[in-house]
Amino acid sequence: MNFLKTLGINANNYGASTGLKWLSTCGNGQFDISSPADGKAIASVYQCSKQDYEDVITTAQDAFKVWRKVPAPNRGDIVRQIGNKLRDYKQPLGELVSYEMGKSLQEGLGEVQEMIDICDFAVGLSRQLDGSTLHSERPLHRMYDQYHPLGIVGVVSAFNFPVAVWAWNAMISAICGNVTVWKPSEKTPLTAIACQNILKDVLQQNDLPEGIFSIVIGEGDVIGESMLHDKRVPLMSVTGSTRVGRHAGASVAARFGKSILELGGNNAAIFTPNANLKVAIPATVFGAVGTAGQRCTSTRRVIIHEDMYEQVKEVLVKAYSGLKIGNPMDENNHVGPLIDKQAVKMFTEALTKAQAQGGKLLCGGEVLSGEGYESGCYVQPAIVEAENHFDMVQHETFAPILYLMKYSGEVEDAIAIQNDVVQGLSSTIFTDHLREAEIFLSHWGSDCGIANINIGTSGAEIGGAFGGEKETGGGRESGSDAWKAYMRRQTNTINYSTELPLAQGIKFDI
Ligand code: UN1
Repeated sequence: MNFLKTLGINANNYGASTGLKWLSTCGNGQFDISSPADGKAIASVYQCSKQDYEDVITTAQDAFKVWRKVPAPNRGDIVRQIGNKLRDYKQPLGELVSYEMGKSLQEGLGEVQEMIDICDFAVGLSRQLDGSTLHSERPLHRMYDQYHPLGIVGVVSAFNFPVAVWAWNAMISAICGNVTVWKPSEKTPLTAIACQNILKDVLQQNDLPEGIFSIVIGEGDVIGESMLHDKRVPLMSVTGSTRVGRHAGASVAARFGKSILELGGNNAAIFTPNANLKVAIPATVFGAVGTAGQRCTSTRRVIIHEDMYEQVKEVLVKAYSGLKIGNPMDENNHVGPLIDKQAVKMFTEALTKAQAQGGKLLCGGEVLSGEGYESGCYVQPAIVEAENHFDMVQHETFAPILYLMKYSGEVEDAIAIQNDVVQGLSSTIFTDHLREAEIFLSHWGSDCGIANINIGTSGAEIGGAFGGEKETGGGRESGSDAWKAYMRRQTNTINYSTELPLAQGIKFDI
């Protein structure tokens, strides 16, 4: 396990850092982390205390006063250096992501690549934080709007993308002039500690103060709650389940904070009679079983035209029979483990319920045991024939369960089924027919934040804005103009005349 040493992971690690130094609380309980890949203990993390949290927040407040005055392109230069450091550490960090979280090594490396890409994106963006120039109705007046940093941005990330989601938030937020306090998932704190160690060199080499990038590792209902209710944290970016996000959104709104919510998905792929199966089948299988079905964007439902339903069903079941399930660090395997045994229990219970509601299990569903499966976290991805209104189909189960369903009639009928869930993250249609594709993308088409043609529901590029509608939370992160959510807008009107004309033609003579 050379990668642990390279990344500065010890047997016991501290749970709070202000960037350059780790705070040394060790009497507040600890998280013992083992790998879902082989069940072996990796390392422990001392939980951050309330006092650590206070220290982190006050240090971050001070750092903000310095960081916001650094010109944005110079902040971009720091992010450029972080991107370069991530390039140096791509292999070990990708390995740790794979080992701690359980996704395949290819996907672990891909996740680090997303971090590098968002750094590059943020560097360019640091020269483009633009506002509009507007025309005033008053003579010799000028109006424009500009964007200012907010202060401390709290980032709560989930286990499934333990490092990339932080980078999307932290790097964009940093070039905007904010400082970040990150609470990673309790299930994957080691990758977060590794990122903090990677950053440290850059901060040191540039003589930057403590508090620009901080980390607090603790229980959600203690540290997470503190952040949600803390007025010193004007923006909270939360990735997690709809249950978590509903509470987070309401708590932050109650103190008039801003939030970016990236919550559950119930992503569907539509197969029309004009689908090219050579594209559609692998895209759907990867979407459903990649990261063992634990992406927010994982494909959960396939809506197939009745004329080709039996054929697609047969091909998908056949493709599933060829899946290699095993150690994620072995590149020959397609599917790694679920994050923990609790997730395995959710998977088997969801399958039992789906069948009780009328679903028919077509393949998979077993929990694997024996050599190579000692962690107890490996399952055989399942395909279930179902109907959209089944309660289980309406819920997001964070596991590799794919529900197949039929539609008859036109593409609008398939879209109606697709939209008939409470979530609205990602969606796709497989068709070579222009009219079907355009209807899917039209304003009466997919109601999701992400709508694709002839690619899967997962694997979004960082250049686009990432997020979704309805119970997915409405937030947007990553590319495009998602940066605006990390800043406050100010509208400025400047009078360079010697008169005082009032807006709307109001006369006020004194
Ligand atoms: C997530 O699952 O929370 O589109 C993020 C994708 C990745 C990000 C997923 N780029 O699958």
